Amino acid sequence: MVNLPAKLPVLFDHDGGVDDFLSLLLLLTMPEVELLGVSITPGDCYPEPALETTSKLLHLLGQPQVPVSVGQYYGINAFPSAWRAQPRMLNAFPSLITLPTGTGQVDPRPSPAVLRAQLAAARQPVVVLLTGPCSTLVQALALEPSLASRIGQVVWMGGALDVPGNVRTYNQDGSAEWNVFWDPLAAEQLLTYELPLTLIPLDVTNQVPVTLAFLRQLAAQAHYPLSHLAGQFWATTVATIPTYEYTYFMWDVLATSYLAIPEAFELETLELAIIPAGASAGRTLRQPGSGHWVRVAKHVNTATFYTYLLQQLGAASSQVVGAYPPPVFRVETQVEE
Ligand code: AGV
Ligand code: CA
Repeated sequence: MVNLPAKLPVLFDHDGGVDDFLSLLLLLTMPEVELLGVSITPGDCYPEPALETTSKLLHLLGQPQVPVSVGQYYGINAFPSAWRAQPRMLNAFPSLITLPTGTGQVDPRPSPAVLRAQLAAARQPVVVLLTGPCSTLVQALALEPSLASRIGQVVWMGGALDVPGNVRTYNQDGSAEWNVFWDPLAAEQLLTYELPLTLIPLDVTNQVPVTLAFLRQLAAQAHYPLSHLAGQFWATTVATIPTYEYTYFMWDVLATSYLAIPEAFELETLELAIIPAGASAGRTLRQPGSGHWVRVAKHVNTATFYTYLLQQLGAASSQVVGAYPPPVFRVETQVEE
């Protein structure tokens, strides 16, 4: 008898952006991961359509039993409405519009209570993957601080250390990343728990834009259903890129891939702090001597990352998708190098 390696138990909290859903797709292709639950923070989304997309993707990838919950807390700095509305578009795709909305596995309790129960029930240390604000995790730990010991690692797409932030609004000086800015107090609180925290900040996500070259490569393998679906999701992000600034990156997808290809990342262990209020609210900065120790990804091997994506959404995905309709027509295309 060969002992199969234990799967990595993962609790996934996302906030309904297009790349949060691409992260869910990617996570569901990982054979090394056991997805214990999904929670939705109503940050970069409106919760109802985001819940619908989440349920539909779980259904599509054959894991409708995964429990889903929604947060009822709203951070002090709301995301722009146009961004928050994006799941409505995804739910209207021909591939998703007729799928059951899958209310069966939805836990009606607020997500911090659900997360608390899931951590309490965990038989081995779990990975908490956060691709939105960190409020749900912080609130779950506030309910029962000793549950921090159940967490093997927190991987959080958040922060901007040696690069500008991505918040462009009246009350912020441009130093913050959005996931931190939505609820800077929660972010500051998260650091005080001294968890094994790995940040995937803008410093490293800036290295992985959504490029048309990548989308062409994905399209060349669109006979794999997940490549087809993911290509459509990414296409919706191209319109959010104004000509003056390239704004869509593989933020959350990069953070998710860290679970499978950590060797592609270069990390530094740094003492950090978060500014809780004022013009720099949500800024992450070094604070030697009095900060909190955090592992920060500063560099990624982009070729390894993009290749991994193409593999997971391509050949490796063949086993995981059942019901997804194949493309109606296929044309052999030549992809230019
Ligand atoms: O700051 C990056 C975070 C990621 O979790 N989100 C998007 C990703 O899901 C906020 C965000 C920044 N710029 C955006 C964002 C944009 N142009 N459109 C939508 N969301
Ligand atoms: Ca997100």
